[in-house]
Amino acid sequence: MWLIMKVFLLQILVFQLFGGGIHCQASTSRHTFVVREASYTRLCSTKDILTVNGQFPGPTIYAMKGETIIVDVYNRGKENVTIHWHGVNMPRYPWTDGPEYITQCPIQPGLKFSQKIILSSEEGTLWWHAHSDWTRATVHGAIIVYPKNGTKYPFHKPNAEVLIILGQWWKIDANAIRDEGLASGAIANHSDSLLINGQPGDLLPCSKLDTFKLTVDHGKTYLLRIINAALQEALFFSIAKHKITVVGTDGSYTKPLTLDYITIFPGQTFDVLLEANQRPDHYYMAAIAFSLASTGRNIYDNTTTTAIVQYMGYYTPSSPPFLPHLPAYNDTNASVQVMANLRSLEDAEHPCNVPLSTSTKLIYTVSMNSYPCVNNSCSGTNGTRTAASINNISFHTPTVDILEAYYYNISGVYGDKFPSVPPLVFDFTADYLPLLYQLPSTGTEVRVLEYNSIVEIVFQGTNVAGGSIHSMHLHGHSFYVVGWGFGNFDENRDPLHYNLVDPPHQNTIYVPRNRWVAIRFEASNPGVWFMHCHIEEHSTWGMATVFIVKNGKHPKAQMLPPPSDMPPC
Ligand SMILES: *[C@@H]1O[C@H](CO)[C@@H](O)[C@H](O)[C@H]1NC(C)=O
Ligand SMILES: *[C@@H]1O[C@H](CO)[C@@H](O)[C@H](O)[C@H]1NC(C)=O
Ligand SMILES: *[C@@H]1O[C@H](CO)[C@@H](O)[C@H](O)[C@H]1NC(C)=O
Ligand SMILES: *[C@@H]1O[C@H](CO)[C@@H](O)[C@H](O)[C@H]1NC(C)=O
Ligand SMILES: *[C@@H]1O[C@H](CO)[C@@H](O)[C@H](O)[C@H]1NC(C)=O
Ligand SMILES: *[C@@H]1O[C@H](CO)[C@@H](O)[C@H](O)[C@H]1NC(C)=O
Ligand SMILES: *[C@@H]1O[C@H](CO)[C@@H](O)[C@H](O)[C@H]1NC(C)=O
Ligand SMILES: *[C@@H]1O[C@H](CO)[C@@H](O)[C@H](O)[C@H]1NC(C)=O
Ligand SMILES: *[C@@H]1O[C@H](CO)[C@@H](O)[C@H](O)[C@H]1NC(C)=O
Ligand SMILES: *[C@@H]1O[C@H](CO)[C@@H](O)[C@H](O)[C@H]1NC(C)=O
Ligand SMILES: [Cu+2]
Repeated sequence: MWLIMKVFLLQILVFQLFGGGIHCQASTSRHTFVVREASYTRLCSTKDILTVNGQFPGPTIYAMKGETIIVDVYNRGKENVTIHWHGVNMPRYPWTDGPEYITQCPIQPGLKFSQKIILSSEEGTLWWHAHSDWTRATVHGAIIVYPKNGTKYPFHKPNAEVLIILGQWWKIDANAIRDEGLASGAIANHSDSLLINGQPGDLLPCSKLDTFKLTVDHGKTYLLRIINAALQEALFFSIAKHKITVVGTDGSYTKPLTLDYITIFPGQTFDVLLEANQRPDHYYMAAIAFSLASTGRNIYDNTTTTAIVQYMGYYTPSSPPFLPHLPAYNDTNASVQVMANLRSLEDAEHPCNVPLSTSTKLIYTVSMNSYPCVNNSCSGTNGTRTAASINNISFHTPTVDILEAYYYNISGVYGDKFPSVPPLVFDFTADYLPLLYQLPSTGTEVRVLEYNSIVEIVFQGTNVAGGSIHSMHLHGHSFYVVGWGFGNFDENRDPLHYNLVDPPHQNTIYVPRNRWVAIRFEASNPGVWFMHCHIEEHSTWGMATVFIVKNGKHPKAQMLPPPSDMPPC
């Protein structure tokens, strides 16, 4: 038994070296992604899911900082699909960024699209996922970016690395769940289980045999690359009797932050160190959803997904393994712990280039909404249709992508009047708000940014329609999270308390209900870039918008030309 485990560990190490090593020779590598159906059994029932290369979760892309990777994406499935490289800034090249009808039309069944992944400053853990309807429920995988040759991790080299991909499983097709929600106007059915590396874990039916196991050697340190690939759920994650130390997030390093648990929002990644320093035994790692669930407990997935941390050696394991203490599902205070304490690494090799002043100030309210239905015939609250908006505009997805409309001067696809401040100013976080505030307008409006403008966005969470939590994700740029706070943002008082020294550098940020969050970035990447809530249902309801960053004067400050194989509309 012991020998088998040793061999297993060796495999992890060899795999890691191989993964990091194969790209040392070439600066461009090539991968093939075949999107196709495959049959998977979870929770005692079998269904066909869309996968990449038949794998769920999908294949990992290993890269080195600054590399360009080509992925030949073949759609051999039955539905339209697009693939997005989440957290990769794609300098000057929005063409293969992926969001459907934003930067491209979908890859239709039978077609192929060769996509470039252009890495620049990112280092750490990123991921890729489908960016068309709710297909990303099963079409997702990791992108691991190693330090460049001659540089190393800014922490003690771990003995091995482990990928932890958190997800959600529905017994029926996630797109059918989406369609039902859109048809009725109600919140779509929650998933049947949360997942760790594609598995529900011991506590769910028919799952024990396949539960993910991480075998550890006492005294060694493991780098866990954790991705929240769940469609809808923010997650608390913890390992029984072990502390974890966050050292990176969203492809940037952070100051070490040692915690009992993390909260990870949809779209975010965390690199954490786990020291195998407890008594040799079996321990659960577990995740549960964080939910406001103000209208009852059945609107979120309340399952506990588990995997096992198993020490090597001779011992009688505790049975069942220890479960970690996780915050209560509705503990808002716990949900902000990571955000409140995370700081960028900020050393000579990893400087923090947070803009000290700004040229473009934007205030964006992120709100839940509802449209009235004839005779209150919809299934949302009070017979309405549920919606969501930014600055009161519920995003309407066009049928021609905005990037091509911009590049080829096709008119009538989008407007450029996205408001820089909320169209109506009121007490956004009041307990009681007039019902008429729930009605949004509908549109496809973008905000045009001058090249190199220095942008600040304050996301203002509101209590319209009861409010919610959000996970705002920006394509094309990482941003510094310079501040956050309770209630309504005060433009005179709150900026005085910004962290302009070592704010974390992220691409996806939690906006708590009735609070605000301020981010800053330099709009130095010409192109068309989507910004949306990574809680997929909120994005579907319209919590999305687009930035167009104009070309600069210098040729190197301009968008590159499109590839010849852009998918047709
Ligand atoms: C990277 O470093 C290794 C070992 O230090 C060396 O063998 C290899 O040639 C280097 N590769 C490149 C592309 O510089
Ligand atoms: C959603 O849940 C309801 C209630 O459990 C059920 O009747 C309905 O069939 C579910 N919808 C789908 C698409 O599975
Ligand atoms: C979880 O939610 C289901 C409804 O979806 C409910 O029946 C069950 O009691 C809940 N379990 C717990 C532990 O709250
Ligand atoms: C969290 O949920 C529990 C049980 O449903 C409830 O008693 C408690 O008041 C809730 N806490 C908050 C902060 O909403
Ligand atoms: C949450 O934090 C606030 C502010 O720090 C505090 O006033 C409140 O008591 C806390 N609530 C809980 C349930 O811990
Ligand atoms: C709405 O309700 C009224 C009164 O019951 C009924 O006459 C009318 O046909 C309904 N309209 C629709 C579109 O169902
Ligand atoms: C539903 O309607 C009732 C009665 O008009 C109102 O008091 C309540 O605030 C409404 N709820 C929501 C979430 O709009
Ligand atoms: C689009 O319009 C701009 C300004 O009117 C012009 O400079 C550009 O050449 C046009 N592009 C195409 C592809 O027609
Ligand atoms: C949102 O837009 C709708 C439609 O134009 C308008 O009726 C409503 O007053 C606006 N609400 C807010 C809060 O701006
Ligand atoms: C697939 O994409 C094409 C091109 O945009 C579009 O015409 C078609 O309606 C899409 N099919 C579905 C089922 O959405
Ligand atoms: Cu949201």
